[in-house]
Amino acid sequence: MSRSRLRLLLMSTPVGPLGSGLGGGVELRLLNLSQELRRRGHGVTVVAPAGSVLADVPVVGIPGQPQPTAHTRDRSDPMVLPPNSVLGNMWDYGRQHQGQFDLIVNFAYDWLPFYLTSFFKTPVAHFVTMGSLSDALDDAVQQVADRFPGRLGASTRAQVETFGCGDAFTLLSSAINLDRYQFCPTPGEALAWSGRISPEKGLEDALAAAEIAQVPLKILGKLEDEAYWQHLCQRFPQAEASYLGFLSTHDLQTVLGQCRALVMTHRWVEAFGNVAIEALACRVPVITYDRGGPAEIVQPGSTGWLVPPDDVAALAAAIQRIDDLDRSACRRQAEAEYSLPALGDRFEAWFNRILHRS
Ligand code: HBI
Repeated sequence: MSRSRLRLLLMSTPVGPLGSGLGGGVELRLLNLSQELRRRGHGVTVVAPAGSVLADVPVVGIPGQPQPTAHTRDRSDPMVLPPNSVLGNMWDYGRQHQGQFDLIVNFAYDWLPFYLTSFFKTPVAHFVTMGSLSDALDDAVQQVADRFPGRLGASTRAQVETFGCGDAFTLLSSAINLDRYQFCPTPGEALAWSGRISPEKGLEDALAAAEIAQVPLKILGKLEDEAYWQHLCQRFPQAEASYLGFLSTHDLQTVLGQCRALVMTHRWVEAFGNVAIEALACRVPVITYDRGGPAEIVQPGSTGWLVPPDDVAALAAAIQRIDDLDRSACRRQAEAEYSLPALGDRFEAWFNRILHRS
């Protein structure tokens, strides 16, 4: 089938420049997707806050005030826009240049881009990066579902079921560049925990379970909430835990590969959980709460264990059973389901369905 070359405009998250870590999983997703789409011959331009860096992908840096992060707001909060909003400036750029593109794809989890869908001539698609967090955003998502069928994409079934219009979404899962993840033949004793250090990620449960299981814990990720971190340090003064910071993919996979397992303790419906497939790619099994995206990734008894949500004792018991898991099955699953070619196929099919409708 001859692949039509698309001119794609990808609109990034407004919470911070790409490369700062503030954008969480979206940073890696935008990089991987952009590189795979360009490898296939499509034109890709990314619009993001000024100061963004995305490897060899062309990025248009837009000035302005970053958007407050959605997951610290209450669901009934009204939408806010700071003065000189980078989100508003990004979408004004999109409006001015839309004629140069066949499709605009939004990666911001914010009300404005969903609301603007009907104001654009060039079709706008939305990749939704989190589960439902805000009534106002849910309304805007519902409006796109009603007026523009097929324009909503997301990662997992668990994620879209948090919205009232779950069937309106195209499920696109996720992927990573498997070539960047190596296998470490002699893992050490430690467990790994990786994510934005913020209450919804539940780091305290990993610290508590590691203490019960008497195993060291390596903590990786952006220290987003300093007060929360200080609280954890006071609550677990004896923890055999080390914080290694927000690492590059290369350094992350080096540390991950040396760990016996990755522990995921998210309090919320994690839309996907990229770090789970990064671990599998390094042949590291995943122990996770049976909640959200990670619960759709792990194959219990083979590539990891599913634990009743928020049950620290069960988490500790699963840690004792890591040796029953199959490290080579982890890499096989990553190659079968989470490679960049598989991701490119899913997104290309979604884009073509949208353009055939328009
Ligand atoms: N908050 N307001 C807002 N907008 C986003 O795009 C956004 C966010 N918080 C987190 C976030 N994006 C990223 O971490 C996603 O990967 C979830």
